[in-house]
Amino acid sequence: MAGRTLRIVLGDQLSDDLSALDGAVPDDLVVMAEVRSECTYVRHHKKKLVLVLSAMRHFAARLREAGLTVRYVALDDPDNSHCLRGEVARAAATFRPDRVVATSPGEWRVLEDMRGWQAALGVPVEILDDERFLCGSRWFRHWVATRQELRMEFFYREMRRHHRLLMEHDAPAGGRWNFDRDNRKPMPAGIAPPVPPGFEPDDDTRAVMALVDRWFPDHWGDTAGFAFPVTAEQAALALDHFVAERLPSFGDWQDFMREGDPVLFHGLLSFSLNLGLLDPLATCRAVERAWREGLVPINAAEGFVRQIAGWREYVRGIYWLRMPEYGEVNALGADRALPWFYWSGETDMRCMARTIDDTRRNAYAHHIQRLMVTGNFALLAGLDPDAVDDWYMVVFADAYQWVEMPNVRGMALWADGGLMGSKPYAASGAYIHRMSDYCGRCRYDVRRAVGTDACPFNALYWDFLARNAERLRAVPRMAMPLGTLDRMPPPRLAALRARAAELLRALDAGERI
Ligand code: FAD
Ligand code: DLZ
Ligand code: SF4
Repeated sequence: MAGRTLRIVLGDQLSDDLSALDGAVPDDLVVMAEVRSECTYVRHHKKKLVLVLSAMRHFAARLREAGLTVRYVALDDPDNSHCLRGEVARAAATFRPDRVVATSPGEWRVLEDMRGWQAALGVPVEILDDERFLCGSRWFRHWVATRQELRMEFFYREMRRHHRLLMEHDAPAGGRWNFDRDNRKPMPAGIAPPVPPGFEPDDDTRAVMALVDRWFPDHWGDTAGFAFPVTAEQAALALDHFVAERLPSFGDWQDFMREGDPVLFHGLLSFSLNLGLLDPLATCRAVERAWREGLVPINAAEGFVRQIAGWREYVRGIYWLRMPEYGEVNALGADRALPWFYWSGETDMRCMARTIDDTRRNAYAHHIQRLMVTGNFALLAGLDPDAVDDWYMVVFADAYQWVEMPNVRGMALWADGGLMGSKPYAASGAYIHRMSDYCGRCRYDVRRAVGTDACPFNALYWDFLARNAERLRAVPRMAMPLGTLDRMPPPRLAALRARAAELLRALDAGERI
């Protein structure tokens, strides 16, 4: 007999098939709590707060409709203790459970806390695996133990084989595992990507918007314009729309950036996936189905499945493999303070200003904006990984540490020394020029590297290589750029480094660049 069971559902565990809800009956008590500690451990973007709290309220209503008993503690409940442990304790004090059941959380700090609940409550606490992923943490550890070198591409192939995703017998569909070389083209002007559906806030969401404005006025961004899916049904509509309208061109222009259009052909699905409103495997299967029905080309279907079955699972594996040390990695010894313009957007660098503005408005920017604009600048300028980590956790509505941290410290900053990426994603202005329309309207000249009008990314790129050359010589894929650096005439390198030094001095002095 299971006895009286208290079941905990956290704000990003909004899935019908959550392990903590497995076998739930009406006599159990499901606890969900809006708590200040989770709303403020970083100063989340206001739209993220609305998203999480509104989706939680809608999920609680869904559970009640399914016949379960839910104790839902709202943020403005006068008795709210404002921390997860306190709310579990308050619920346990009245319900007197025989056991507490929870699903393992997505962040190390919450798991650490949860591990102390049993002793604090004096009731057995079962922490079950989070099964809403394609790859369990134990499987990932086993896979790591059998590899000489960790590479996402090989992990991804295992996921494809194991889940029989885009497979024809034992071979990858279309004859190749990876269609990247058909993707990532510059996008011609004049193409009009279909606009993704927005979801008009209902009364519950409007109440949450007012609550967030009242309680968290000093958090970044605005609640106005909130239009994310907050239920599984809305998330399913968003997925259907993406598959029908934008997926066919997803691969082709996956890496392109265009002013005023941060979504382009991207999925805009991470918010729903990370909350549990969409299931990652079902999402991949929907994409595969569209390919099998001849509705989308293989480069689009494969490119998209790789993001979810490959990258998303891989970063989670790395996070749980390496926490808590991963939260302190800083392989390049970067220590510069985050420039204020990451918050204000007040910079003459058009690519940075537009990406930061998109982010502030929408709590969203697409992958290449995150990696090759704000991330690349942070890498080149040697910004402190702790500060950059914090910024990325604050600004995006899809940010949870398990996915944010490896992307930031590993992929963007190379602070893990190459665990996530086989080389730093360092790039000069030429990359941004090729893959965006930002440079044409910028006050800087992307073709120049020295002089006050020269694109800052250019001098900072060469300075980054020179500064870190000894560390990077051990990285095979850096041989080419380091060879170019070595062959550079010393006066040219000196001029580039002088320009970089001036830019870094200006950053440190808080001057506008
Ligand atoms: P699409 O481009 O349509 O991709 C489809 C899906 O693939 C995404 O919804 C996402 O679930 C998954 N995906 C793609 N790339 C990655 C990746 N590198 N890691 C994990 N999942 C991936 N993603 C987050 O969910 N939360 C974050 O906090 C986050 N922070 C990031 C920080 C940096 C510096 C970088 C470089 C990437 C970050 N990403 C993060 C990954 C990726 O940029 C976003 O998942 C993606 O932009 C979400 O938009 P989309 O749904 O339109 O994605
Ligand atoms: C992100 C978030 C926020 C803003 N608020 C809550 C909350 O009030 N209650 C809750 O249970 N969960 C919230 N969350 C999600 C948690 O932060 C998330 O479950 C952990 O970070 C683990 O991923
Ligand atoms: Fe960015 Fe340089 Fe292009 Fe300006 S010129 S938009 S700073 S890459």
